[in-house]
Amino acid sequence: GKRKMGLLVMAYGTPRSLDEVESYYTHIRRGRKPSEEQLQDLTHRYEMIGGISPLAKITEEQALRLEEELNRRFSDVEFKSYLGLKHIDPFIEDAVKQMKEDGITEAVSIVLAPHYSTFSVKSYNGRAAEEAENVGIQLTSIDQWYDHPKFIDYWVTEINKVMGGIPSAEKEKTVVIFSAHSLPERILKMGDPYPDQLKETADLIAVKAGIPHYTIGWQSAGNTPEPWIGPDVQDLTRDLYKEHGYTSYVYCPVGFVADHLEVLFDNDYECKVVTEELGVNYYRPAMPNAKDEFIGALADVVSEALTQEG
Ligand code: FEC
Repeated sequence: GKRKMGLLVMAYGTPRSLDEVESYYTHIRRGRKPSEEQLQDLTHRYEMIGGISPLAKITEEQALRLEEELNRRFSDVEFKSYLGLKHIDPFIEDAVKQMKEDGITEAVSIVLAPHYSTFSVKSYNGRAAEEAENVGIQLTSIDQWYDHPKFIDYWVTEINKVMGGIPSAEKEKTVVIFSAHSLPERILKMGDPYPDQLKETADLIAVKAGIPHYTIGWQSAGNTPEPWIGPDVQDLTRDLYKEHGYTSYVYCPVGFVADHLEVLFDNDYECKVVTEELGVNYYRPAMPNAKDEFIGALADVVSEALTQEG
């Protein structure tokens, strides 16, 4: 028979209905309940993007499509995907336990976020490794894939589509802003590779797409007293306008891989408000979601990890 391989696909998670917003938010806050005002604010943001986030459905589709693609590529391995979420059920630990119950003894895991950080990928992989150790599953995990050529190509293609619609006279006045989720500044003192990895993603895409003006920024920072990495994409937009007078802004949230709250609200609403205020053009290339090119990139990343394992 074929070698059986668990495919643990880890992602952030999102409430599937407004009823789940409070428990989800409490989990993100490491067990501290949000105030009534914070809860209202988050609920309102979900309402603004159409009632609830499309992320749950997209994540499931990404996992299934990746499983299909890997099974198509490997004739001697049978991959079975398991979704393991960071902040809502099925939690990462639940997924690993389920694998064990299904008789799986070896597995490979990938996080649906390209850049490594102590606060994101390290925490996903740590939780998965701990549970795998508990139940006795041999787990191969992947730390990062922010520079994978097919991932870069995904964005090059989408940016080129957007650029193709911008009149040539306008192109000189167009700037591309590559962004990822902000994190507390204290990660910098810990030597975290996250900011450098975002910069590298941006450089690779910009060179390949031939983008003359681009920069990196940070978005979706948390509302806590400590400082978060900046510049925030909204402030950055105002500064770029003031300093360079760009009249078209192309937002590329390359730290994310799906349409969800942080893109549909933080970019498509909040950044757009700023561009409208300034009287400039707003563009945002399509997110990877479960598109073939992106699933192909993830399948390469997983295949390469397994090949390296031998
Ligand atoms: O529901 C949806 O559609 C959006 C889901 C969502 C994604 C996402 C990605 C990342 N986050 C990261 C870090 C933090 C840190 C805090 C934090 C807070 C929130 C809140 C919501 C939320 N995040 Fe998130 N994030 C998503 C949703 N995130 C909701 C709470 C309210 C708010 O601040 O807006 C601060 C926690 C604290 O208070 O201590 C830190 C990182 C990513 C990208 C990597 C990944 O996907 O894992 C990093 C999607």
